[in-house]
Amino acid sequence: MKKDELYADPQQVVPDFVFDERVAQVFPDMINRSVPGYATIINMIGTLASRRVTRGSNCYDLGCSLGAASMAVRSSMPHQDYALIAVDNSLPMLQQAAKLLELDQAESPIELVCSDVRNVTIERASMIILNFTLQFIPAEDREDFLMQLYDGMQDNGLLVLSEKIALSNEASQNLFTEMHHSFKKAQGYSDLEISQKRSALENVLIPETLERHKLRLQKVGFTTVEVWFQCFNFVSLLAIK
Ligand code: GEK
Repeated sequence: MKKDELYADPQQVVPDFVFDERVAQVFPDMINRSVPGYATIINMIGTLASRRVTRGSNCYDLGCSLGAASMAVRSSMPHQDYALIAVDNSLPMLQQAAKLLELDQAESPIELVCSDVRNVTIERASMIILNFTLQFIPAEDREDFLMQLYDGMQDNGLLVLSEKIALSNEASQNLFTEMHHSFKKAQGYSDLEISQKRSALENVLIPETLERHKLRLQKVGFTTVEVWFQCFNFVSLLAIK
């Protein structure tokens, strides 16, 4: 696994973050050292899938990056009577995902689709994974997009929504930001790397509060909405139709 050193050297102007070839090459290292609890969330997505992906249904991994969540689903499933569809709009990420899937010795297929997640037709979904993807969708589109997902889900279908969140209380926001940066420092990132990455993401990753996420999921129609994981400002929710 290649080490993420994309922000190690000082840059005069830090351009907006994009999921390009350079990011695809270092992505597993980047996300593991940037998102506290990422490995746990991926593992638990597998556990959730093993209980919730029903026979004859579809499971979608939207914003799949290199397919980590899809591979966790595939390796945890007790039956093969389902389709797993992994979608991302970054071709370099999907090309890297295809290479990793080839190395992952498993029988059931994962369909890789290069598309904006908002343009995918969702049908017969027993599980939809949005693992740190909604935060990159323009905020004004999020409700319609979630409604589209809800409409394509079976009754009792499960949405897993993981997000970096904002806190409405300023002291809490500062505390969690500081704790996240301490986590990244402990993972070997320098202050320069942390601050340049933060600038790169500023206009690209737009976090919302946990309250906002919960209310919107309820408004869209999900009956059960629960936080199942939180580490500082990183949260994963379950929403059941
Ligand atoms: C994981 N889920 O490892 N349409 C399709 N893909 C998109 C869109 C969009 N509109 N916007 C962003 N992406 C993964 C990690 S990373 C999270 C998800 C992160 C894709 C983007 O190309 C990238 O691959 C992914 O969403 C977000 O479990 O890097 O913080």
